[in-house]
Amino acid sequence: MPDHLHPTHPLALAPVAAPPSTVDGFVREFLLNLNSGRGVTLSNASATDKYFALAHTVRDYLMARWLEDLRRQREVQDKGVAYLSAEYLLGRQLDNNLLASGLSEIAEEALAACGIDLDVLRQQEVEPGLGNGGLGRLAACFIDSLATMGVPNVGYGIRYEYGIFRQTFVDGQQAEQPDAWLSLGSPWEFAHPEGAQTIAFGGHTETYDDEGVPRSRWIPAWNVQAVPYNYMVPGYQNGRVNTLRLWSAVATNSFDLRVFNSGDYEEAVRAQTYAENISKVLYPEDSTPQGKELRLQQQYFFVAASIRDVFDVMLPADFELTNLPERIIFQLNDTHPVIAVPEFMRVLVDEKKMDWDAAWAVTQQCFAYTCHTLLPEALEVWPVELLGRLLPRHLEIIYRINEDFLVAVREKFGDDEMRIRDMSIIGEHPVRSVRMAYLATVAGAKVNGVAELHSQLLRDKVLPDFNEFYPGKFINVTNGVTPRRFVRLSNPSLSGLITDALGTGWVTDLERLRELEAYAEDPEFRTQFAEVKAANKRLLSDVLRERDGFEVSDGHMLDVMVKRLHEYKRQMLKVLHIVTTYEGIISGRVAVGDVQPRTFIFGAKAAPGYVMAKRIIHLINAVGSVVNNDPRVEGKLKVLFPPNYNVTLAERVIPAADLSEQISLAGKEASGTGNMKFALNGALTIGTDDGANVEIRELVGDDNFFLFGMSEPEVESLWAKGYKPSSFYNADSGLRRSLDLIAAGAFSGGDRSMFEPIVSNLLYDDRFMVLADYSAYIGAQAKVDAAYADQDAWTRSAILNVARCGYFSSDRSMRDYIERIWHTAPSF
Ligand code: 26W
Repeated sequence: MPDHLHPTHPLALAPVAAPPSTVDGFVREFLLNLNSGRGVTLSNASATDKYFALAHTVRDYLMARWLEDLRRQREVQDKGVAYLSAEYLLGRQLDNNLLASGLSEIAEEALAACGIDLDVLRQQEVEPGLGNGGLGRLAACFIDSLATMGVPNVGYGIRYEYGIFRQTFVDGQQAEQPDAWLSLGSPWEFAHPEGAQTIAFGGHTETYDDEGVPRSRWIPAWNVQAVPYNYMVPGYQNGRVNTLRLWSAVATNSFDLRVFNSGDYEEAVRAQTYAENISKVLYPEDSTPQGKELRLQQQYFFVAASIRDVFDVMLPADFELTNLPERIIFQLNDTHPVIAVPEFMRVLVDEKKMDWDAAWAVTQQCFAYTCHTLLPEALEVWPVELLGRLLPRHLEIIYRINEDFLVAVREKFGDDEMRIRDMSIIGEHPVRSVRMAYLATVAGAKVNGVAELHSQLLRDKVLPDFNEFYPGKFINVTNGVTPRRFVRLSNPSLSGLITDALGTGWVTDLERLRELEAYAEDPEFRTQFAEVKAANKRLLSDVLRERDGFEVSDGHMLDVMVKRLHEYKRQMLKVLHIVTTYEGIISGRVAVGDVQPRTFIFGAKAAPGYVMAKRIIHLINAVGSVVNNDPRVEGKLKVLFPPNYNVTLAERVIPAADLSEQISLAGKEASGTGNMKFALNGALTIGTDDGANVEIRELVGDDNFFLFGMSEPEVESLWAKGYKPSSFYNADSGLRRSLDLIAAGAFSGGDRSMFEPIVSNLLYDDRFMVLADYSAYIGAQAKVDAAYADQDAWTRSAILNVARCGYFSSDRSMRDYIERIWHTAPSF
């Protein structure tokens, strides 16, 4: 060991080698982390100590790869992807990092040697719930795939101190508790306060003469510090580790001693609390923006820090700015990070003094936008009053972008004022606002939807003018899910069966599942497959008994609907099916013997301010408590609604499911990703032709999918004709009896008022046409019962679902983004 390590010395440059991947090596590293990391010995270590020591040990094995990757990425200067997302629904990290580093077995053995049950430590991990639902989980799947494919990528986001709320039920009603996921700290994060960025807000702008060149500058009023926290994103057993960089807000001067000494203690720390608020909590809405100023502060905070980070860390100081499109592409995960566009322009024009047009040309090649919704109310708009007050220079830049854009629109479409007004980034009604989806579309090199149908509707219905103005800009990239977490990790028994048949390659090449088609014809394989499903049901039963005191009955079909609670997803259709089946039995109309025993499992959080959604949750629990305690349907029907549905529960429920409910009104669900996870785990889908259901049905075949309901064009034409939900009520006795049962208070102790708002909404409004699709749905459910009676045929169909859904790997989605949008290549 030289007495002085020169910075270029190999030991200074290259990271210290990882510990030996042996049981002994692991035990040594673990005990070291227990002693030196937690300051305890094995004998007096708590479960939390052991979990943290384990996590630190896994980190130690991944660290060498991570540091090596960071060094090589800086060295080779390949084009990288900066994924900007306000949400990352990561799920628990321990098992995924053990799997990625190939240490699962060694860790299990090493801990057993220390008398520790790995499963006990697993339970210690608090899931980082830094997302609401589909969009956040998709971001997590995508960064996993990019690391596994060796694509240089940094995921940028916000390190919320409080993630998505914890849901409990009080008398069947949703109650929210704060998600203090950091109360014990997180062993997977690395704080880098030295890398803090100063993020400015408020103030005003001024123009000045810069040696004859008129320039503008921003004079902000206040600022905060953005402190980066790095999280490892390990590739699957490929020695690669990418980075997730989440920003946390702290006050620039956290404590004002002068004010403190004057005795105004509140005032002394006001700046700190105010600043910290920015990354305090995730907004729990996943469809209707509240337009709160703090939300815009959050959005600007993380994108400004991320752009600064790219310039300071990723690019050499003297980097030629016009080459930026060869070095970086920013993918905008919905409209939430779009304020990045004027921020990028501000940095290029105001700070780096680039010419406006040259800067705009670069900007239009460095950004791309993914839209994740079809609901008009979910498209964010920011009043110019608020945006101008918080980010005065950015509003000026947006106005300039819009001016130039409308000039081009006028050139192409002539003086069509109507169209000009409709395409303007600035909307006038109800208040003068910036339409963020329009800004993203004008600035983005590409705009993509997340399923074929969704992308078609974006082109034809949501942004038709822009599609006409920008030929070729609108493309599709169908969503995907990572097979590492949602098959290999969450369904080890199915993975074992597949690997026995096909070898291990499928985990990173999911289309290989296609080779399972032949096995669907093999009775022995079908038996093993059915046993895997039965075993997963038993596992789920143990989890739900332990977690919520629920009993999952053997021999029941598990009919599962897990997703955010939203009227367009139509949990109410599922409720009507349960009530119809229940009413049929208690009325004697249906012989109880003919009913296929079913357990209906729900999982769903409602945005706290979404009243109707919370009412529907109450109704589901009310129906459940009546059905589950009615001896007339004992052993036949059961409704289970475990609270606090999250990634960890999904990993238990999905492998156990027989039937996957994907029943949104056609044209409303952008894609769905749960639908893909269920199909890949051998559940059959009952669904409408909506989102990615269409592509799942096309791949698995109509015989292996229970399609029902109106198509999107049929929905449009019924709507255009004037939809009268009550006419369906009058025409369908089964529907009438079910709705009447709810209205009569059968599930509310005779209190007719409790669920009256739900019933009257369906009868007189029913925006998502639950009543119109009811009879088709009930018909399809009868087909499901008939099909399930032939277990062997059902299993064959389930195997074909698995075999034909390799396309829905997020690795394939990433390949599409690379080929169609990013044009990056897996480097070194
Ligand atoms: C500002 C409020 C807000 C917050 C989140 C509006 C909209 C969102 C997300 C876009 C909602 C979301 O999660 N969308 C879901 O994205 C998934 C991933 O692409 C799709 O599979 C789902 O169909 C879509 O609902």
